[in-house]
Amino acid sequence: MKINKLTLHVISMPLKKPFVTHLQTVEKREAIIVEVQDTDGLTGLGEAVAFSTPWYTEETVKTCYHMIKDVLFPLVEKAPFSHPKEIGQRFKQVRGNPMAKASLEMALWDLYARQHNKPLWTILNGTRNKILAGAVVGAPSLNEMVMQASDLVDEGYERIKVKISPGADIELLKVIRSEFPHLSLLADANSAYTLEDTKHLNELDEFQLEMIEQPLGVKDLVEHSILQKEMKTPICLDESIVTPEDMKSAIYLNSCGVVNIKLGRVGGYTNALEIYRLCQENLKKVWCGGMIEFGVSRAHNLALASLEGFSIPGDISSSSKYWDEDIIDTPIVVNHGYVDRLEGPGIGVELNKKRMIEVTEFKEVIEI
Ligand code: OSB
Ligand code: MG
Repeated sequence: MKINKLTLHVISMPLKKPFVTHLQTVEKREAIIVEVQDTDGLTGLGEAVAFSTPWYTEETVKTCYHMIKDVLFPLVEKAPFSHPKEIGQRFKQVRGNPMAKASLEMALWDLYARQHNKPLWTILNGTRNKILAGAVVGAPSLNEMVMQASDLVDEGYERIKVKISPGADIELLKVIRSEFPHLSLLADANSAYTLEDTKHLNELDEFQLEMIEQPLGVKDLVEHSILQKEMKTPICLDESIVTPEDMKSAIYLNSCGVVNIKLGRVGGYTNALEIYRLCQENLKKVWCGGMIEFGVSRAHNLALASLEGFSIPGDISSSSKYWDEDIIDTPIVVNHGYVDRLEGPGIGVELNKKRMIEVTEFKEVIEI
């Protein structure tokens, strides 16, 4: 593969309604759509999923832009390669910055699949023809949380995740459970608790949650291990797992029963596949996380979640959950908890040029 053109599209779109977590309320989403082109004129697409401010991880849209343009792309174009995995390896010489790395690596995997005229899921050895999907609720009040959860169930979602934090947990779960006694339900705390809350967290065991996601701090692998011994509800790690080495530590310590794998958070497919393999070998369940993302990243998530081990529905919602109009030509649609896998070459979607013009804030083309 020889890459001779990179296009960075910085886009911005308002969410249909604000997405609320205890850390941040997201009302408008910025992202970078990364487009690479090879010497035959074929293109591949990726998406940098960092937010405008560093509330979820350290990266931002601006740090990603700098890293992609000034550090990572020079590593891609300096020498030819035959498989995008080699780029995943090349990127290991750069510390951190997983979302920037992932965006460019994703684009190269898409391009690689298109060069072979195959869907990306076949390149990844995916087997699922229906991808398991669920939706997430993050709203400003208990009433609004319950209303949105109820709307999503009416829309056909069969697995719902709710954001929780101290003071916005037990009451909420009580109400949701009484309305939907059999719903597959998850709670995501985004590190809102500490080990001092162990007694309180124990009270969540009665709600038959599929799992509790990231109750404790990002670096708290030891603390999660202690908490898991005290709680019946399985712990799922999100923010704590960035590298395969983090995963090895979590396995060794038994810090979780489940892992939410996000391409962006872990730095792309090379790491995601390695973390997936470690989970398979050590009986940790996995599912595909979400980042309030646009269609390019959604299509990549579908390719990843086509792997056999993604046996739990992911945070894979329809394009219409957050967007009036997505940036891809065929929006992603969840139907009764599933999305049909995409059959076109690469990620199986193209950019909607008209929509891209409407939402682009800044665009730069780098030609070699
Ligand atoms: O913690 O999983 C998370 C959104 C942004 C950042 C972090 C998280 C989330 C979500 C929403 O939970 C997932 C989605 O619907 O895209
Ligand atoms: Mg999470």
